[in-house]
Amino acid sequence: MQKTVLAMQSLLPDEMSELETHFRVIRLWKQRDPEATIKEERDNIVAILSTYNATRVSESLIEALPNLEIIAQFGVGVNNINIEAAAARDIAVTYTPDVLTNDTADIAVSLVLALARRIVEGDMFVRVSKWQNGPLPLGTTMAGKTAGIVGLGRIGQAIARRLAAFDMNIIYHGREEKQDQPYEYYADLTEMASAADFLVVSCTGGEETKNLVNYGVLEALGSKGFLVNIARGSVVNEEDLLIILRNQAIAGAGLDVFAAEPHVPEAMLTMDNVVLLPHIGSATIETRTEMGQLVIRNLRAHFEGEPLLTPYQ
Ligand code: 8YV
Repeated sequence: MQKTVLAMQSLLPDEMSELETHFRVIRLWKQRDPEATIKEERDNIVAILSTYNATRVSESLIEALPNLEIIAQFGVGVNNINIEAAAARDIAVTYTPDVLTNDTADIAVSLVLALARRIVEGDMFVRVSKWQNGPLPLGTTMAGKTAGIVGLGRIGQAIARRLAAFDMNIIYHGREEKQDQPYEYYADLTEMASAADFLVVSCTGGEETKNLVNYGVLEALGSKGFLVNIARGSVVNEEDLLIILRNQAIAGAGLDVFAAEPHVPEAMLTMDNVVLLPHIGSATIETRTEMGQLVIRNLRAHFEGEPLLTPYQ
C-alpha cells in the first residue's frame, strides 16, 4: 500500500505527478475542512511536504500525527517548521539547499542594480513619458562601493562573489567569523552598516534573527545607503524601515520578502525609493524543478531505507 504524504502546497505539475506515482498525496489546501481531514487521516500520514508560506508544521500538528516519520521542506529556510518538536519525536527533516543558491543570489544582485541604477524608476519614467521633459535623476556607481552582507552562508557567499565581480568591496556580519572567507568580518552589525553602502540581508529567519535589522542599524546605514532583503521579512523591523524610508534616512530599499507575505505595507506601495518583489528568489522553472526533485528523492530515500540526500542539521 502506498504511504500517505500530507502536502501543504503543490510542486510543479510534473513533480506532483511523479510524487503521486510513489505516494498517496493529500492536498491540504484543497480540502474543504483541512482540520477534519487531518483528524480523519491522522494514522495514515507518515510524511509532510511543507513550504514556508503554507500551513505551518507546528508542535500541535506534529503531536496530532502519531505515525509521522519525515517532514520534507520545499525550500532552504525551515522557520515554518517546529524543528524542536520534530527532533523530540525523532522525525526526520529534509530541505532543499544549494539548488536555489544561484537564483536567489541573482535576485539580490538584481535589487542592488535596480536601486543603484534606478532601473524600475527608469522604466516607469519612459512609460509615463517623463523623458520628454528631461532626464532621469542620476544613479549611484556600484564599483568601489561597499556591500555589507548579513549572513555569509551559501547564498550570502554567492551574493558576495557576484558583487565582487562588480568591483565592490565586500564585508560581512554573522554569528561568527568564517576563516575560509577573504572578506572583512564585523562582529557588530551596526558598525558594519556604518561602513556599508549596500546592506544585503541573506541570513536565516526565525526567532534568532527577528528584527535584527532595526532602527539603529538602518540609521547607521545612512542617507546614502541602500537596504536589500532576500532572506525573510522577519529579519528587518518593518515599522522601523517604514519610518526610516519616510524620513529618507536611507536612500532606498529593495525587498523580495516581507513580514506577513503576501501583505506588503500599504505605505510602501507609493514610495519612490523602494523596489518591491513578490518573493521570487528561487522562482525559476529550473530551480523549482530541482527543488521538487530533491523533495521526492528525500521522501523516497527515507521510505526505501536509504540515506537522506539533504537532511536538515
Ligand atoms: C520558497 C524560500 O521556499 O527556500 C526558501 O526558503 O523562501 C523559497 O525558495 C519557495 O518560494 C517555495 O515556496
